[in-house]
Amino acid sequence: MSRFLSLILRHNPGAIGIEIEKNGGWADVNALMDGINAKGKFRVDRPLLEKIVATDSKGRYSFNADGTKIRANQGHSIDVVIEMEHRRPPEFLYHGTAWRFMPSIKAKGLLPGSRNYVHLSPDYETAVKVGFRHSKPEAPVVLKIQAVQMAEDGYDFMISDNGVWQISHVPPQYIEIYHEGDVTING
Ligand code: HQG
Repeated sequence: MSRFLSLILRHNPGAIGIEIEKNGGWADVNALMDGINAKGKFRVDRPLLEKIVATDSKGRYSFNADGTKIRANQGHSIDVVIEMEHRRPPEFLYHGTAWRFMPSIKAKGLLPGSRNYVHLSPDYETAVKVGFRHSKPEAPVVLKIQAVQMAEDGYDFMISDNGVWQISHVPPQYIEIYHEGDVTING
């Protein structure tokens, strides 16, 4: 159900015939529930939706202040503008990916692909988990990003409400392969 919600709120609201506001990425809660229930794959009511928003492991979703609207906090491929805090990053951020992408990443840097931004992780462990999604059964590669250097060079870092760092592009010169056991001082 949470995955289906992610599909609708980030990528394809048309799958249940609803619209998402470009400004803020909000969907009307009643329209969303009606759309999901009409589709028949899942049954959802307000308490279930509230439980998903409250307990999602990555804090992917939020209600607006009066609870009439819902959105994904980040990760969209559809054209939405989510207000995010522009913040100075820690010295290093991390990105987990598959080794097979490395020739292209070395040439072009990290690109958003189908999403609106490149996602960066605050720590190595999170990056490993993200990377595994693309690499399994092989181990992922974790990239260490010179985030403060990028910020000093004028790159704009944002952090979503659920703590995922976002940036439009990471050029190759700020990327190095992180080797487990490397000592880094983060912060
Ligand atoms: C790769 C999950 C070739 C990039 C996670 C990644 C995350 C390139 C893939 C969130 C490239 C895109 C996002 C280049 C980047 N050439 N490949 N130049 N630049 N790539 O899924 O960061 O569970 O769109 O390394 O926790 O893996 O959905 O991005 O492997 O936060 O909430 O292109 O998704 O969160 O893949 O994951 P994705 P991602 P949720």
